Amino acid sequence: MGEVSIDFRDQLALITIDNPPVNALSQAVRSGLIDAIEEIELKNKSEIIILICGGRTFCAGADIREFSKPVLSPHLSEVITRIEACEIPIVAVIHGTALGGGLELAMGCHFRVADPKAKVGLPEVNLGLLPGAMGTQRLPRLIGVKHSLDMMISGKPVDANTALSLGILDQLIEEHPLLDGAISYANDLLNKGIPIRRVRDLIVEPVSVKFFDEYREKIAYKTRGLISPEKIIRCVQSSIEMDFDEAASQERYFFKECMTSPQSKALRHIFFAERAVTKLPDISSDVSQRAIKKVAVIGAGTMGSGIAYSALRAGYGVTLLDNEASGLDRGENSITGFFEHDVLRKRINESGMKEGLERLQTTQDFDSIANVDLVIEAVFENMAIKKDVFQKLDSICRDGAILATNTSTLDIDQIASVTKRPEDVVGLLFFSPAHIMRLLEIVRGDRTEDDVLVTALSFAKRLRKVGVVVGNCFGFVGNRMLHGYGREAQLLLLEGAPPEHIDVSLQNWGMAMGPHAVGDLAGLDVGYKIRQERTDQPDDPCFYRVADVLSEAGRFGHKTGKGMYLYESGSRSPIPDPEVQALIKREAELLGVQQREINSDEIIERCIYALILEGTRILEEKISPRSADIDVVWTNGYGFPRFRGGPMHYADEIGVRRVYEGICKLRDRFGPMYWEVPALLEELAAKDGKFSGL
Ligand code: 3H9
Repeated sequence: MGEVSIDFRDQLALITIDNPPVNALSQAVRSGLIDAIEEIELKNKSEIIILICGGRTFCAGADIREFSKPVLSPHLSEVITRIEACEIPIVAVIHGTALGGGLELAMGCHFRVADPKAKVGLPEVNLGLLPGAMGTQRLPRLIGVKHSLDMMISGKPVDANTALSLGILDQLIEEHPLLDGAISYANDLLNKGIPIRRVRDLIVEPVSVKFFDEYREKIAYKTRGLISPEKIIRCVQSSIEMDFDEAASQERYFFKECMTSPQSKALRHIFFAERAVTKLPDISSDVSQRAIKKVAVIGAGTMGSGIAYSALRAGYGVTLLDNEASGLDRGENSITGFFEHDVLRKRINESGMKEGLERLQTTQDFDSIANVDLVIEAVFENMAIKKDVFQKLDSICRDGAILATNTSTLDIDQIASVTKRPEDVVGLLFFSPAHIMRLLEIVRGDRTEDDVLVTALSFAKRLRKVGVVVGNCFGFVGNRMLHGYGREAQLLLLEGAPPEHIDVSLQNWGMAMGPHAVGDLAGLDVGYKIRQERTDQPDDPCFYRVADVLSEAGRFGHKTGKGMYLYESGSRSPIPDPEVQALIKREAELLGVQQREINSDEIIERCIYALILEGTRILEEKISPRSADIDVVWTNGYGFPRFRGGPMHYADEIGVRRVYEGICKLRDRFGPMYWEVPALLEELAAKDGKFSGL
């Protein structure tokens, strides 16, 4: 049986798409659908058609893998046009998710019903695209301009109830199995003689031109740098101003433009990279996970509370342990606050919050965590303290429990060495704020067992985070690379670039925040303490000099009201501080650094090339198994623009040879201390190679 099959049942023809894992609309599915419609019409014995999918979901959209190949006929738009034109009524039956081309296909059918747990959406924007099979024309006809734009610009799916109330769906099917309910619905349509409804024939409720300008303004900040949101708005505007076919051909033109753009290429790269990181090249898919039900978090500080909250939201039983009763009170209050905030934002309801808080226990007693399945230590970043905690855990925890540390820089193997079970020790590095940031670096020690890594990856998925397995070295992948990036941002200060100029340059380039604003938010004291602990600092008095002087003056950043910037009480907006400007000038004079005007191009080049250079070393040392993993770390944990695909993809995009030549120039200008060219970079440049695939 092919990807599309037909089952003739009395007056009904049942078309089933079966293209695992997500019924993507590949060429075989598209041509199968046209063949199926033609066969049904030819047989001329069916009065109604049901279109359903096998497996776990309705179609998750066009087959993204085909986008980098020449277009294969028939185009999805042709298929949908053919379906809509059919004179036999067609009912789409949705379960799981109908996304992108999947929803466009359903909107081409004459009726839509769904399982109450289904979700529907047009998430193309997340891939740098717009709906390209007339979704920008049919959705406004069904639900109006505003709701359509909200769905397409956010890319977020809506649940079945919302879809029903908006008018995307005609009915929810409570009956099981779903197909039985769908057949009753179809028979009902026939019995009542309900005529075919073609969405293309509906009229879009007009809105004022002002509406679109206001909408553009509303989304401007969130969508800055992206190409496709503006194209989506123009298509929706055309759904009012043009006839269906004219607007559809404009949509198709914009779709092509977006699909061939570097942005979409980068976003598609990240889409596949985020899925590839869940599979480790050297671990067999047969390795089974350890069962995790109960989790303990050691340390009720900001990090510990955020981790505990993430685990509670994922449904785990959590014990929060701290030496101090006052620390536990603070931790519990933070967790309650996180729940309340999520209730306010309607991400969870009151009973979910109550049930979540009931799964939380607090304790000062290590013995009470003897039977948990996973312990995550989140105490102060100090080797002696961490070792002490791990010795206790080793003597108390049951055999087979996973012992994880949230260290951001320390040697996992040293921590594991104080236990009799280094194979159960792993790093689980959450990023602050832990309940919000998606990245989870999973640090593999020398002796960490494969099943511990597999369990950690699945734990990350359940926490709705992206788990990336990395090797053990100072700062692992993310923080190690941050070091070089931050170093350049600091040196640029001494050389004459004001902090706000550096931040705005990088933000305009796409970084979520500038490095100095990030430093203030994280706390300048944090990096200061890490540098104090390091014994391998470079012999360079300029190295993080400004950050050190500010920390020593008690200017830790946002939490003290001043750091690199000033902050008004209750505000997170950084205000440039003339005192800092004077301090930087003074330090530059003391260190003999000549100040000069520095343009944005130099700022971007030095900071981003520093990232690529360290990423290359990480690949050489096999700290990351694949260059795409580094991209996933930086786009999910450090605000690197997804539309640039991560630092290594960006290097490929602008050309590895160009990066190599740029770094050689920086080495010749500033010396080899920071800009020694890695052999791998030289090798790739020489053969015009790429990081992709490494
Ligand atoms: C589009 O439709 C354009 C049209 O408007 C116009 C066309 C002309 N294609 O995420 P998972 C693979 S653009 C190919 O781990 P989950 C995925 O790579 C598309 N492959 O599962 C993975 O493969 P592997 C708009 C796809 O249960 C496997 O399926 N649609 C596609 O956590 C499992 O995926 C979207 O953007 C695809 N469309 O989540 C939806 N989708 O096992 C994209 C998935 O080899 N998809 N794969 O690593 C999703 O959001 C999630 O996959 C979904 C399932 C929610 C469906």
